[in-house]
Amino acid sequence: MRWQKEFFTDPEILDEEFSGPEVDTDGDGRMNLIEYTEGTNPRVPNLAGGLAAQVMEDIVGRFFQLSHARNAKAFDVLHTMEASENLATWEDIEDELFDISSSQAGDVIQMNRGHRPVAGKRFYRMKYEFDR
Ligand SMILES: [Ca+2]
Repeated sequence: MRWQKEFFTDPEILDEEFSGPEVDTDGDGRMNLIEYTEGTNPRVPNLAGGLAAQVMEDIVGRFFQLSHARNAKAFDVLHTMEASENLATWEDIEDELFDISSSQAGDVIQMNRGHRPVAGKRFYRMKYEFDR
C-alpha cells in the first residue's frame, strides 16, 4: 500500500506480519494503521498521538472538547468517534458531535452541550479503518 512505502522496504512490505496495518512494528503499543493515521513513524517507538480531552468554557457555558493528531495525507482512513461507559460495549456518538475543525495538526472535536447526563465514567476512542 502507498503509506507503507514511506517507511518500509519492498521485502518488508511483502511481510504482512512485519509491516501490516494491524502490526505494531516498533512495539510502542500503537498499530501501524494508527501510526499512519496520526502521522507518526511506525519504526520509532513513541507515545504521541491519541485523544486529548479538555473541558472548555465560553460565554454560553462549559463544553467538552476532544482533539487528536491527524496525518493530512491519510485521506483514505475513516474516523469514527465512539464512547463507552463500561469499556465493553462501544457506540458511535456522531449525533453528539457539535463541531469538528481540522488543521494540519489534526482535528478538534466539540461535543454538544448537555446532550445527555452521564452518571459515572465515560470513555472515548477514535476508531480508524481504511475506506475501501
Ligand atoms: Ca507502533
